[in-house]
Order: sequence, then structure tokens, then C-alpha cells
Amino acid sequence: MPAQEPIKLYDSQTSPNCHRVKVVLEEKQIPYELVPIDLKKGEQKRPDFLKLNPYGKVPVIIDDSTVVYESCIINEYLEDKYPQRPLLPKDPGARARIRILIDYGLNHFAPPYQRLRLEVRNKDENERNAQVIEKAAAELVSLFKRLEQEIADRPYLAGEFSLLDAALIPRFLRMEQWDVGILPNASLPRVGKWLQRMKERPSVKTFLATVSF
Ligand SMILES: N[C@@H](CCC(=O)N[C@@H](CS)C(=O)NCC(=O)O)C(=O)O
Repeated sequence: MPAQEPIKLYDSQTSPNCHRVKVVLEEKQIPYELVPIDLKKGEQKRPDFLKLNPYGKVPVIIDDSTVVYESCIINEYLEDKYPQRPLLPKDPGARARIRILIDYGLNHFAPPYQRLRLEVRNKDENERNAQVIEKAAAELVSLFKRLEQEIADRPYLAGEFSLLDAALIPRFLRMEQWDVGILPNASLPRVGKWLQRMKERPSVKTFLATVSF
């Protein structure tokens, strides 16, 4: 059998959506190569890129002749195609539960997360609206209480390390970096421990230095 070509990952170094895919590629030890896309130069909107992803966004992977975009769908594809080092349990109910929590962790957190991101990332410190930041941070802490319950006394969000941890870690790393009282937080001790444990995983560590606003 011919050696498998490495997967091509169209990547922007600081993109949390790309980071989510890199964690899974690293966990599964799938050979891959990065194809850098300069978002500031608008390379993601060029016709050749739009042929790969009509949304004009990274990440995109090409695996042999298969093109996949949308980070969580890429991760599901990788799990289906490369079942080694599984990141989903076998039980359909447990799989569904993980997908519910991925949806919760990405889509339900999105409105306050994006409000916060706009304040912290796009404005100088003296221009930031403290009230907007405080309100969004409080909303996020309240939403994370559910994850605090889910973890219980287990090491990862769904027990074993799974696609759920890979999906959520990029935004959590950023929220910690923003230093607005979300993490660490006295009311989220288990989430705090989870975050520290995640930062020790080689798959996360590899790209830790690239995490930025
Ligand atoms: N839902 C998509 C979101 C992808 C996304 O928003 N990517 C950003 C980088 S983090 C991007 O390419 N932005 C450039 C643009 O929208 O022009 C996913 O999960 O892959």
C-alpha cells in the first residue's frame, strides 16, 4: 500500500477554529501539513480558496481527494475515518451527550463570548466598556456551571478525553488569557482543574504558544 499523503490543513496560526482541529490531528497522531492562510490579506476569500470552502473561512482539510470544512465537522470526519485513539465512546447515547455539550459549549456560549471578544480584542484598554465586559463575563461563568456539574470527579468533560474537550479548549484558553474574572474563578474549581490538565496534554501544548487574542 502506498504511504498515505499527509492531510493538508488550511490554517491560520491564531485561529481557535483551526486549533480545535489541530488538537484532534495531534491526539490521533495523523500526519498533516499546514497550509498557512493569511486572513488579514483576505486569502480566504480568493476564488481558489472559495472552491474549497464557499464560506471563505479556515479551517479546511484535504484528505486525499476529500475536502472538509467547519471545524467540528472536520473533527467528526477524522474520528470516522481514523478510528485509532478514539475520541468518541461507542455507546450512541454517550456520543449524543457529547454532541449536545459541544453544541452547548460553542453555540450557547457564543453571544456573550463574542461580546466579550469584541471589547477585549478590538479596543484599547482605556476604550473598553467595563459594564459590557462584566455582564458578559458573569453570563459566561453562569453558563459554565453546567460544565462544572458535568465534570463531577472525572478528569475530562465527558470522562475520558473526547471531541468535547478538543472542541472547547481553544476558547477557554483565550478566556483565561483575557483575564476578566472568568478563569480562574472560585465558583468553577473543576473547570479550572480541567483547564490546567488540558494545558499539560501534548496535543494542546504543541500550539499553546500560538494562542492569542
Ligand atoms: N464555524 C466555522 C467558523 C470558521 C471561522 O470563523 N474561521 C475564522 C478564523 S477563526 C475565519 O476564517 N475568519 C475569516 C473570515 O471570516 O473572513 C468553523 O467552526 O470552522
